[in-house]
Amino acid sequence: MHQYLKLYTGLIGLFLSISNIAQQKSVSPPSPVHPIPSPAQMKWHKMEMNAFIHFSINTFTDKEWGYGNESPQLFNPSALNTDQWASTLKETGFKTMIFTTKHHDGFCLWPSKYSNHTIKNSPYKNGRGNLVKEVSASSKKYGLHFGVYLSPWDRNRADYGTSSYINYYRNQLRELFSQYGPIVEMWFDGANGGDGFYGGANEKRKIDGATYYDWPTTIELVKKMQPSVLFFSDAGPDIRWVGNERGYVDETNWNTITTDTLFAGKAGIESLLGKGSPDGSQWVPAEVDVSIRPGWFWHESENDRVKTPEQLFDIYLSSVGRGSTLLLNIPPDKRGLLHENDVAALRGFKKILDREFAVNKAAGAKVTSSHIRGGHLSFAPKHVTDGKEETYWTTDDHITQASCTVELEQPTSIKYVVLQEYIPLGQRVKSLAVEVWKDGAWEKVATATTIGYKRILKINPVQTSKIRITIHDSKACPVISNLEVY
Ligand code: FUL
Repeated sequence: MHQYLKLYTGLIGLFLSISNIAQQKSVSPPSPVHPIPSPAQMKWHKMEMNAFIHFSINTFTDKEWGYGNESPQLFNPSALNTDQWASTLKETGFKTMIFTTKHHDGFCLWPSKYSNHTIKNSPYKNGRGNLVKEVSASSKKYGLHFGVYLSPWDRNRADYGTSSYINYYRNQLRELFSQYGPIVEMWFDGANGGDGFYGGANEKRKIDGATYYDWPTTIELVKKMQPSVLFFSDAGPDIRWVGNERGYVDETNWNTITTDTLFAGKAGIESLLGKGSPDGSQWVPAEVDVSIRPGWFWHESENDRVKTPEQLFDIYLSSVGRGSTLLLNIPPDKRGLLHENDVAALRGFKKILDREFAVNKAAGAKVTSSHIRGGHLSFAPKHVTDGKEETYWTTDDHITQASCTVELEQPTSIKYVVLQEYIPLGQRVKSLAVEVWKDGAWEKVATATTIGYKRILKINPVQTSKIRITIHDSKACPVISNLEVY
């Protein structure tokens, strides 16, 4: 009898909760706060860590910037193995390999038919080598995306500074984008014009960075060939430089910025690039580019100056942990291999990542909140711990201050709080605080400004059973998709 009663009350309970859900009128999701990321940018945000590979004639001349008069004969790696690059990067958590197909010295790492200053005139594979092809093939083999760096500044070309050079540059892009499979990111930098070989002229040439390259036409041409490629430069249009090469983005990091007045190499915009602007008219997220060594290219003298795993982890926290994507440069050595010291540093870094973020203590945890949009289950706070990217907690439109509280199953020591906004609806949060329940009261352990794609807050380790996130200010109702605790 007792059992029947249990079954009966259980069925009634089930019926009531089903009718409760059925009674919930549908509530529409918040409208996006524009600008918002494109689907390709969204994929890029999720990559989090990409790798840069600087490898060229400079590797053999021990220089950072070649003058442009180097003989292709100098390029002669003895044990080159792009599979070693790709497998190491894959193993240590990187998603993309961006390769210097041509640096400022003009030497091409593929046998471009538009130039003789290329790998075909080097001893490598008796002039039959094509490193762009090899890097692209190894990326594919190890499940990495492939990206290219093609320096606009070319210290080798006699016609640099005239309009025919622009044709040359565009022809090279045609080659790269039609022969080497999908390219996710195209990187061009701000170093433009200065002294160089220039076909023997040996002089200083100045260009007007705002107009000389006519970037809109070039970008259109490339996007016709590969519509989803993302362009990186100081000014985007898809990804912006972060304004420094030391491995951090500002703690306040808006993915939005107004690019109208920006161009690659424009002076004095570093701080703007590092922060973005809350009212920016385009979605142009910052990428943190930094080298594992002091230089971008390999130098024997820097073998003992490879960043330590701990330094790399700090860089991770101040890039990925502040809503940016990390682009870490690991330059192969003269053999054509990632050096043992660099490989050890990468492995040590991966070990720290795995250790620090081993178990998300908030996974599936109970969450309550001060507000729920339309009181509807689809927008309930439980979505921040459900591990799904497409669900989120949000409030009614006029609410820009709200809190949610995660209840852990048992008191545990915590050290990191990870937050993510649902950025397909735009970046919103401007200010927040994190508190933990300790000795019968709330104690503030962190404050922050923006969240964006991801914010990792490192706190002094503390024992607690409840964590409360309070959004103090937001451009519109906050939309939070994820909360993790480690
Ligand atoms: C800079 C270049 O001048 C450096 O040599 C390096 O390639 C770095 C990633 O971009 O603008």
